[in-house]
Amino acid sequence: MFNPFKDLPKDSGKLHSSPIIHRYERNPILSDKDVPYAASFVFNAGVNLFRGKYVIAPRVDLFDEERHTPALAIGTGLGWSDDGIHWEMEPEQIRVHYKGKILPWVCDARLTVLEDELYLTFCFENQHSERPGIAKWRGAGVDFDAVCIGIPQQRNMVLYPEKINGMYMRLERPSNQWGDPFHIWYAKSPDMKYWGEQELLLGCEDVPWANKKIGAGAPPIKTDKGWLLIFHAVDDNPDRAVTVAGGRTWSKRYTCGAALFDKDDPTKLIAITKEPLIAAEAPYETGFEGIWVEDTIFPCGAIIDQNDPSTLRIYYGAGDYCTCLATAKLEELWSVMTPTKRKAQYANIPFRIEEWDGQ
Ligand code: BMA
Repeated sequence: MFNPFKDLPKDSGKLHSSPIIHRYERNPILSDKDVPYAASFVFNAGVNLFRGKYVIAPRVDLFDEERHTPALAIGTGLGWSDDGIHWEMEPEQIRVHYKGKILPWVCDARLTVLEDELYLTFCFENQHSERPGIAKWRGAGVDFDAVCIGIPQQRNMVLYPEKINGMYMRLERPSNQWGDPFHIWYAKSPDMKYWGEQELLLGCEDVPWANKKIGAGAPPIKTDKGWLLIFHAVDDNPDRAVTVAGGRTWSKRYTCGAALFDKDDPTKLIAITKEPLIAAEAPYETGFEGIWVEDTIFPCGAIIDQNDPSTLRIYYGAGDYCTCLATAKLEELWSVMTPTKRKAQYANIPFRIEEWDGQ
């Protein structure tokens, strides 16, 4: 009988990017020197198209010279563009208002355009752990109002761009009190404030090369084949451990994959990439001395190219220090996705696997 823990790979060997992926030749498209405020790293950027302009919301980390942790500041920038490559950044970083206060350390944002409004989904790190949230743009400047805030131990919150069967839908990624692995969950809401009907959307066990965690990357895109989700997948092997900045030990790899869900029932997995779409290979992805991660691809935006609807753009954080772009032809993407269904239909498998009826 299928055991989600036993079946995870111990090591996925060398990982390569799919040949269908084309990195933009002048990557990175945004980094510390492109923003009008002090920044050490500008990465993990939500990107979308809103009222005819590209909009970007990158994570902005500021550290001292020696990169001591915690950071001096973490926040999220906001910028606009006509081509999705060259950005005009707002002079200040985003302010998310919540109960009369500004949320601290808002990061890893995604942008969703829904009912002709711009929404930011994000994580904010604080003394009470990491909490996710959804906020709505005020329509000018850098101010957003929180619509709902989730409980701790969650990040990678992503909002669907339309109501589905009358309900708003979001993805989230809670941590797991038993330890790894962590999975992607969905929730539904009639009003975007009260959320329920949570269930598993995609398990780590559904991603053949992942053994540690997965998380939603970009807001899902509705295509003629179904709902396309670009996600991140993490595999870990302590044997690969290296010492990085701050004396930290690093043995993970963050990669990007794609999953497809039924057009009418976006909770139903129908196809997945069995191998990574993007694995860290370029020097700006594998890392450099003085940074605390290696081999990190963290997608937060995916859009169909406005000038060429046959092309998908994937925006991703590279090496936790800059923002990059890669493209793929949609037809080629479908060709590297394998029809499949989820291994565990719901998250209800007992510890004693022999007690499970397999459903
Ligand atoms: C995740 C998040 C991301 C980061 C990634 C790799 O847990 O913190 O912001 O890019 O780790 O360090």
